[in-house]
Amino acid sequence: MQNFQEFAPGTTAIVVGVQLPEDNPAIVADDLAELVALLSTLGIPVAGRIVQKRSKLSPSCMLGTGKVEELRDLARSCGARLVVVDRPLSPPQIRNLEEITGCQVTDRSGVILDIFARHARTNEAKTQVEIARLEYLLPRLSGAWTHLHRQRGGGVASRGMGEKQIEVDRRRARERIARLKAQLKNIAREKATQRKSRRNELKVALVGYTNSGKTTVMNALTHAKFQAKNALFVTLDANVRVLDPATRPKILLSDTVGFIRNLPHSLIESFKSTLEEVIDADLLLHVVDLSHPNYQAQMDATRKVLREIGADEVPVITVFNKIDSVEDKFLPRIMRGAHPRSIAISALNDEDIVRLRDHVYAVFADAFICADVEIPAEKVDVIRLMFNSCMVLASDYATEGVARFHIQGPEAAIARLKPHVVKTWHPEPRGRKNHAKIGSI
Ligand SMILES: Nc1nc2c(ncn2[C@@H]2O[C@H](COP(=O)(O)OP(=O)(O)O)[C@@H](O)[C@H]2O)c(=O)[nH]1
Ligand SMILES: [Mg+2]
Repeated sequence: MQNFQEFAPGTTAIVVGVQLPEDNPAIVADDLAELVALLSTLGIPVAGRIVQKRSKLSPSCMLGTGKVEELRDLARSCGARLVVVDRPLSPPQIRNLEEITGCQVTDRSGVILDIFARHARTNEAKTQVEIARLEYLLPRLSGAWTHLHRQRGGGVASRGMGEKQIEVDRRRARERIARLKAQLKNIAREKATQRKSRRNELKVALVGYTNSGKTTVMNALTHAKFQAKNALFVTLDANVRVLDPATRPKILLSDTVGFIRNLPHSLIESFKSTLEEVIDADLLLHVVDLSHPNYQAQMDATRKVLREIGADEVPVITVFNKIDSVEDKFLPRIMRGAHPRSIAISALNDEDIVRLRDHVYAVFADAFICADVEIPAEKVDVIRLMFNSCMVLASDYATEGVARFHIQGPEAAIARLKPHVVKTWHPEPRGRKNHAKIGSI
């Protein structure tokens, strides 16, 4: 399939938006700005933008005839060799547009897939991206073939030959997809085992729009040094670290791939195993870039993907980030009021990070129960498990052969100490207003 890296340095692109009567013009403009940012992540500058208002999409070229000619002239005048349309294109639309403009033509999904391919580091991410690319390519194979055929200066070869070749290509692609999916299943199995070993810990997953500051928050909360960058889709793998300074039980934080509007469905599908971290979490931190003009649409897009991957049942804290860059100084307060359990921070501010850490812990602690336990002193493993999974508020070693503890922790952790639990009770609610309790831990 197309690979923009093949372009010589200095290649420029034209981006094209289509505005239908039902579209909000601000969102169309923002989508186009986002497409420009996506291309800049690939190192491709944009020489021109075209937006066409239409009453409906044309099946042949997407755009009207006059607009396509305008596009061709613009591409010629600024030497652009790539046209990117911000809507899904069908194979005939790509073919027709390429024919008329003389440029390589692709859509938003094509660009996103290219970025993912470039940023995939681990075996899992590489496998996932390859599946997504092949699935994107499959229905477009006829276009790719014609394109290849034309490039070779053909035109006389019989149509039948081309079609046979397409069948072969399609079959090969399907076989490869099946093989990659089997590999992915094995990787997923290993990861499931890893996750099981973390069942004594509380799991928090960072989610949010790409570039909202997830990795910056992750680094600040865990003192890690993952790459945070003003670019799209830098993080593709799930990174897991312990919240630092450590709590009891430990809280594990995971940072993973960000979301975007119109994320290709094949990508969501194939990234499901990476996104298991999200589905499996006890709590999500939904990081929102509040300084972005369309933060609302970005929040909606994130929620939509969460629903698609089946993570909409997991409790969420909304983290309004980048408040240092928000012009309207009342906005963070308004948003906090409008969203229960939310918090407004700048990930670049140390005090805000401490507040966020305390907020996360407090949300968990609200669901903790208290217990008195008595454990025979020789049961070292049980005592270790207790220290790892609960907060020990008092201990008493006065009686020989038995250790007594007053502890607080998640119900599930205390249930694991069952034969040694003398009594349990729910502590007094602390009357915190801003976040509800989490029932599921
Ligand atoms: N001004 C400001 N910039 C931030 C803040 N948090 C993150 N950033 C910047 O936003 C960009 C994207 O951050 P990153 O953590 O990589 O976003 P991710 O794609 O969600 O992981 C980087 O340039 C960060 O330095 C913040 O609170 N304030
Ligand atoms: Mg990141």
